[in-house]
Amino acid sequence: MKEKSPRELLEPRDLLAIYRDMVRIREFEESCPKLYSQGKMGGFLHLYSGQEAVGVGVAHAMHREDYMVSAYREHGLIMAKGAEPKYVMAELFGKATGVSRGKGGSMHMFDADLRFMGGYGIVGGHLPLAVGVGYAILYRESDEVVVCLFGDGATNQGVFHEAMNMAALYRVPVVFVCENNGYGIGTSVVRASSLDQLYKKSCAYETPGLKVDGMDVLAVYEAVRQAVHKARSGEGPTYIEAITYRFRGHSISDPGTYRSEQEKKIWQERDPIPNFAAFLVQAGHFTKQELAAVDGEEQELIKAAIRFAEESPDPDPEELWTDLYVE
Ligand SMILES: Cc1ncc(C[n+]2csc(CCOP(=O)(O)OP(=O)(O)O)c2C)c(N)n1
Repeated sequence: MKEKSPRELLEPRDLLAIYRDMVRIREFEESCPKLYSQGKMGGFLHLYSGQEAVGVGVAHAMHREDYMVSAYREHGLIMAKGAEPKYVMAELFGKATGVSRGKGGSMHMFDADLRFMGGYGIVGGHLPLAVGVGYAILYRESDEVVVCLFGDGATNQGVFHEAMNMAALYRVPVVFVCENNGYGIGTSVVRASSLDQLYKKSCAYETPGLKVDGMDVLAVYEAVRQAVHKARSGEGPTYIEAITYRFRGHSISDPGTYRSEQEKKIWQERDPIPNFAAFLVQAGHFTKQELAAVDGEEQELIKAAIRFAEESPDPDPEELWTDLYVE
């Protein structure tokens, strides 16, 4: 019997939740540049606009008790994992109510309850951490899974290969998801990687590698769902390369002039949100008006998140002496 496709597996309410999550992340991220320029946020700011189908597809393919670990482009990922936008915004504002109590900022979000284990700034540095989380799962003999997201740049790092090797050797329940957005800061993949088909990099470790359209949320969902199922059944790691694009520069300080207008236009036409909306309407799941109502609700939610962040207190100066490594 032919396996059901995600379009058949998912109930309309799941499809709407997927749509809502992508809109929420886009609204959140697109509100940030203005707030940043008003001096409300400090440090770096790496936005996720364009990549929503990856994070949301991944999160919907996991169980709540599964772990997620990521690099610094993670505001969208922690929200996809369940964090309320107001706590994420408060973190960007450096407030005591933030997910990391104002100490992490944009790059170091963390929420143990949500099993979102960060938020890391060193390219590739979190891959061994994800394997460690997976190893802890094995050690405790539980059936959770860890999904690790990273950029294309990370696959050129030594730690990528060490992590792949150990995960395969010990059949660690980890799913590696490479968000290939075409660039590491301003350097295109082909200029940095000897192999531009990044999904093939896992073959040295006899780990299945596959490529998926990272602008199609259901394609990501389906690939990750199968990989998570395999990991949970003791079959070890899978490595998925999701082909995607970031609509903005690498960080807030990057105008992204290394990309042509034509290239940007091609990818804008592949924007995962309006394309998913069009699918939902064409398939008869929802009307345009119903989806517009969701857009409006999410815009209000983000406005409330900004108000919450603005009204939240700064951390107590005494907090400087807590959460130190020496503890
Ligand atoms: C080990 C290390 N080297 C260099 C940097 C500087 N750096 C920050 S982001 C970045 C590009 C990474 O690109 P990629 O992994 O593709 O992720 P993306 O930003 O596209 O999400 C670099 C080189 C760093 N943070 N860590």
